[in-house]
Amino acid sequence: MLIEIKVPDVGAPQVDVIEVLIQAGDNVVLDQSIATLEGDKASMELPSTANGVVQQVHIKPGDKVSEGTLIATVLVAEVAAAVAAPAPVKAPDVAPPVVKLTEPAPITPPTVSSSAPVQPATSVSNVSVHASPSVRMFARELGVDLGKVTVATGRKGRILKDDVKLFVKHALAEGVVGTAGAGIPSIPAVDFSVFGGIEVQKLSKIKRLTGQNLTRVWLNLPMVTYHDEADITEMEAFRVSLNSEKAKDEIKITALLFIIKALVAAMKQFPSFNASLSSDGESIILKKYFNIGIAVDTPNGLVVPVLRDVDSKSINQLSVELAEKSTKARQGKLLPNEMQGGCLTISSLGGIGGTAFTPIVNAPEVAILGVTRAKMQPVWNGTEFIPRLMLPLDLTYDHRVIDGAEGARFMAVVKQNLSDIRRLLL
Ligand code: CAO
Repeated sequence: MLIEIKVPDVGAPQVDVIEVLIQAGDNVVLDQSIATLEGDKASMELPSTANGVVQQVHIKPGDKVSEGTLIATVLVAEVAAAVAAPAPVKAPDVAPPVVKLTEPAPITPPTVSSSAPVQPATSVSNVSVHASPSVRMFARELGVDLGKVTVATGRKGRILKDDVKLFVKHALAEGVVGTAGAGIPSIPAVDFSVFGGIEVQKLSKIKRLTGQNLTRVWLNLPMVTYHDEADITEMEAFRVSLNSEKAKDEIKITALLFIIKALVAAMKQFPSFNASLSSDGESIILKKYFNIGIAVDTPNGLVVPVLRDVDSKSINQLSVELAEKSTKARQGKLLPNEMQGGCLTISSLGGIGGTAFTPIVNAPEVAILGVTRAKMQPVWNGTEFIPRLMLPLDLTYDHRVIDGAEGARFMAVVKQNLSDIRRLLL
């Protein structure tokens, strides 16, 4: 049976069609919003008066309609089901009767369009927004604060469903979707000036981007940090003697260069550390190249230049390259491709201090090695305590890819390589 849905008495001689929420072929249920209409003072959702399948939609956005205007023709559910199911007896070859609705459908209470308060559930800004109830509901479901949707393509600056979709798309691309949408309560804003003098400084672009990336990683990766120490007494003696041979203006060899080499040698033994999880989480992509990212502290924030093909370069070559890249980083002159393609990252705070920390994986890499300051410690050799230079290491890994035992074995090899650097020749 076909039912015609018409505009009921909306309390105004004429209203505008703002949005049409159905199309031919859609299933609709009783009271489902099928269109948004707007008069001078209010906007309203027009509900379906039947369960069924939409046969034809007779209006489009921008139309002017009044009481009695035909909105849509709907094949009601019972008849639609009979048509869809194979009938034992051939259905009569006649058009279904059209039933005219005489009673206007009840209409959802009008929402004052321009001054409607933003829904408190998820809309947190106080900006007054222009959007229909269905768009508000859609935004609420996605956790979007309509006050932050700046592109409004509807009439008189009205936010449409497509505008909300576009906002979410951009926000996802930039990684700035409010955590409230992920079900995580946001940190309440505090007016600190109540307690004393304050100064507001804008975050640098690097800090903002790093912050977004770190939040994304923190929320996506189940991370474990494993702490250990490597005995670098002999390595340090060798390093000091190497540097003593160097002329004053030559680049000095730091412990970090040996750590890079020790790490790459361990990655060769443990290919899962030189890997990334595919975006669908179904496979591991193993890399056959060895590029190491080095976290560099700059006045504008943290940047990670990448040293390429570390396995085929000498410590002297790497020392020149690291000096060049870290200088460029501090001058803000690194090119984007100099910060791409890393397999694993080292974050070394050894020049500053520390005993341990928990670095955050530079995803899609699967691990990061944190390094803090080496110090002389008494180490028991079976008969006596002897002074040894111990280097604290902190390995954070993505537990989806690396098991705890594998992490510990990997670190044991890194330690061995550092304790006896002759192993790096093997
Ligand atoms: N233990 C003891 N001494 C160490 C050490 C360690 N683990 N690591 C470095 N040192 C010493 C060096 O030997 C050097 O000593 P001298 O001045 O006597 O020669 C001094 O500390 C300074 O080293 P450096 O930091 O200039 O050089 P590096 O090769 O160790 O590190 C770089 C280079 C670019 C990684 C570093 O300068 C840097 O920016 N570190 C900060 C990284 C960072 O911010 N990480 C945090 C990320 S998470 O927010």
